[in-house]
Amino acid sequence: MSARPPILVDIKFNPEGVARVLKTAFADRGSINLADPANRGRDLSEAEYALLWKPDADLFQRAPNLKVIFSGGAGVDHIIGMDGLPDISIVRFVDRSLTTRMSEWVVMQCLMHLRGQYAHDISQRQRQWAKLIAPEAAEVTVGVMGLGILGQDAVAKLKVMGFDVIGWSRTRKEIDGVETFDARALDRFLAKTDILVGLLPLTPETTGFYNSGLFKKLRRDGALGKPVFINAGRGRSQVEADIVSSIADGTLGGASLDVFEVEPLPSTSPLWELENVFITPHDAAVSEENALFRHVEAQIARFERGETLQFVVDRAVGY
Ligand code: NDP
Ligand code: OXD
Repeated sequence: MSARPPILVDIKFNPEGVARVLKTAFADRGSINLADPANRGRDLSEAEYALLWKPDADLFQRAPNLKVIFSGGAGVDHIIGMDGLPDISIVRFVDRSLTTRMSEWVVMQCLMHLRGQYAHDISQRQRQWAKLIAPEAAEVTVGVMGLGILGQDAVAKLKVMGFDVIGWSRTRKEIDGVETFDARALDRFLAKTDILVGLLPLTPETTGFYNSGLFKKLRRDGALGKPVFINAGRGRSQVEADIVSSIADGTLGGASLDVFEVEPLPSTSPLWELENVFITPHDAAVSEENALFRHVEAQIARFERGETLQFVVDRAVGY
């Protein structure tokens, strides 16, 4: 049997973890880790599969014989607009561990706003014993935008916590016990939503989508008093100046943000200072290397057996 070409890996996160796990991953073919300086000028023309997260701009010129591209994450906006992107399948990362992590983050943020955690944080720093009476989860409607792999799991887990949950997506979904809306019914969905959870991919349609015009359409007479915005989709879907002004003028009662227009969030951003905004550094659902490499191996095995790849991006819609 002829030797199989190594897998090309260009992942711009957790370089130590990636290098460590790569030592034993892909045992049948090996890998070329572009983060390793020894591979800097290396000829990549033999590579057939590439696993990428924010790859170098010249990657596709250097590796012209790829058959499949694997995204190092669930999102593919880091690849989709690249110059020279070949017309081959792009496979997203879909995995139980990633989905579970995202739902943990979403449920945690919804509960933090439900229970007024930022107010407790302030009281704690002031050594004050200040009880708060929060509404029950059932009195609060969480509207999840994006009912894909992550959105549907978050919906299920929010329901377990007792929230009233509704969902919105480009094409309407049928989910037991959940009122769902399609893209045309946006305003009706927003008018019922107390906590808005963004789990949308970044596409031309979703760029700058979460803005003050949208925030003004959220329900204003719900149990929380003021609506809350939570986003773990992509930062360029939100207008951060509008989040800041909407919190200042009372349109929003708070926010939780894991993703930002510019990452890392610049230290000059006013968002850092806002008491009722919880910020996490794009780690709501990290791609764990072992799980990621196992997923790539499984998809390559399918491809080489002549089966269809799973989780392939639809380039016409951009996700
Ligand atoms: P999916 O592709 O499974 O789901 C995307 C959902 O968004 C679908 O329901 C889709 O509608 C909907 N959607 C897309 N465009 C529109 C639109 N213009 N209007 C209305 N609905 C739209 O993606 P995942 O659930 O796997 O992931 C979602 C995103 O989460 C990723 O793209 C990524 O950006 C982000 N992410 C963030 C992470 C983090 O750590 N912060 C980690 C992982 C992912 P339809 O069902 O009709 O196709
Ligand atoms: C992803 C991410 O898309 O981590 O998986 O943002």
